[in-house]
Amino acid sequence: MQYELYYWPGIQGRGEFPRLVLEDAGADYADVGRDKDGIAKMQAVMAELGVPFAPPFLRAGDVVVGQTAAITSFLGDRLGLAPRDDGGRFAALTIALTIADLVDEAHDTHHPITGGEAYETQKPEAKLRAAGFRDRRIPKFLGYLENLLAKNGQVLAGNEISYVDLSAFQIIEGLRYAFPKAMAKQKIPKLLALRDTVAARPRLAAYLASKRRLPFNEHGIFRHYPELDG
Ligand SMILES: N[C@@H](CCC(=O)N[C@@H](CS)C(=O)NCC(=O)O)C(=O)O
Repeated sequence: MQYELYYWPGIQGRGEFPRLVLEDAGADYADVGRDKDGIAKMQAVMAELGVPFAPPFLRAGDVVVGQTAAITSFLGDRLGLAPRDDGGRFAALTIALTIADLVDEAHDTHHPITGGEAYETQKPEAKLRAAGFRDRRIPKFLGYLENLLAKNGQVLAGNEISYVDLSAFQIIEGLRYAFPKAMAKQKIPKLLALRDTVAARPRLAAYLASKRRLPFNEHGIFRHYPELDG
């Protein structure tokens, strides 16, 4: 089956989480938003289906899935990148939704008042929001993942690499880009080892070295504004 991933072109954003699952599994997929006239195609499909509230969303035949964590969970189940028993599946989903919360908070460091106005219109508030994120929330979220690894072994859920491990890789990459100084202070050896394991997976390593992997930039979720990094 060919999967259709719909997301904004030009940024990794939330679309990167399902993209990593598709790439790691070697799935056949179309990255529709990056086609010529991709945004128009995406908006037409959204209007036609009515289901997804916002990109990213995925079409798999008759199935339409929105919300990043739901998409990665669905793909993980389909593509052999999720635990198979209910305990493991829901442990993975719990972690995926927690990572989605972290992604929202990372976004809100540069858009603390509204996503509808540019960062430049909300810089004082962004500075305050980023301080709390750096000092309290990054350590809390990453400490949670580090503790899970201490309890579960080398992967976050189940016994093998799953979609949540790929998502953990992505948040480490994003946070390192956005907050290099704050990230240098984190004591998360197990999580960094997991990051390296994920990055070395052959299909992902090939993807990460390819042009399909866009660089981080100041339009996406993880943005590097030095003034927000303390
Ligand atoms: N909770 C949703 C959030 C989706 C979302 O905020 N998507 C952004 C791009 S990363 C968007 O296009 N938002 C448009 C809007 O909210 O109107 C998810 O995790 O997928």
